[in-house]
Amino acid sequence: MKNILFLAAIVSFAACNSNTPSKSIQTKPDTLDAKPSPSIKEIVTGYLSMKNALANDNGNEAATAGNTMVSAFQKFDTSSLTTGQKKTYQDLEEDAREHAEHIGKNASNIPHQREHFDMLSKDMYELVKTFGSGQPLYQDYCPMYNDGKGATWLSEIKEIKNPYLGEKMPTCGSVKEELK
Ligand SMILES: [Cu+2]
Repeated sequence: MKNILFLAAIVSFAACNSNTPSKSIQTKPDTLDAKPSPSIKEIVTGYLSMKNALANDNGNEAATAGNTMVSAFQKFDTSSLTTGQKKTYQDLEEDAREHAEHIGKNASNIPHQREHFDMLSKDMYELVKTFGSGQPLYQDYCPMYNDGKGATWLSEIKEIKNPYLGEKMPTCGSVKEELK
């Protein structure tokens, strides 16, 4: 009997202990405000670091970012999404994850990483349009990539830093759209 009481005391202490800090940190009550979920932010963060790595001709860092994105996609929580959002996500997720995977596996082949980045960027545009990203982003356009077929990418800065042409032509391109 003594043992059981002791155990109960420990359990209630532990429960109390783990509840207190989160309550004191939380400043606002939960609302139904359509804030972007933490998991979409993780995907966007991975994408942006991939974009910056490619702009610096750094295939290794781009590959690391690709792997980060793959796990962010796997962790993405769809439980709080509306039916429409869920559908958009399901339509895009497999395709986008595959591109991220290929970029992750091709650290020594930047041209191939860029081919996948071109397609991944289109998926990311749709994702950000649907879910927001919690930060202002720009959709940029490079008219020269892919033998003049052109390609787009998303950026967190207004200044052009081209992830397709890298150090060769870092400022080629222009802002096409501001995403809020
Ligand atoms: Cu590939």
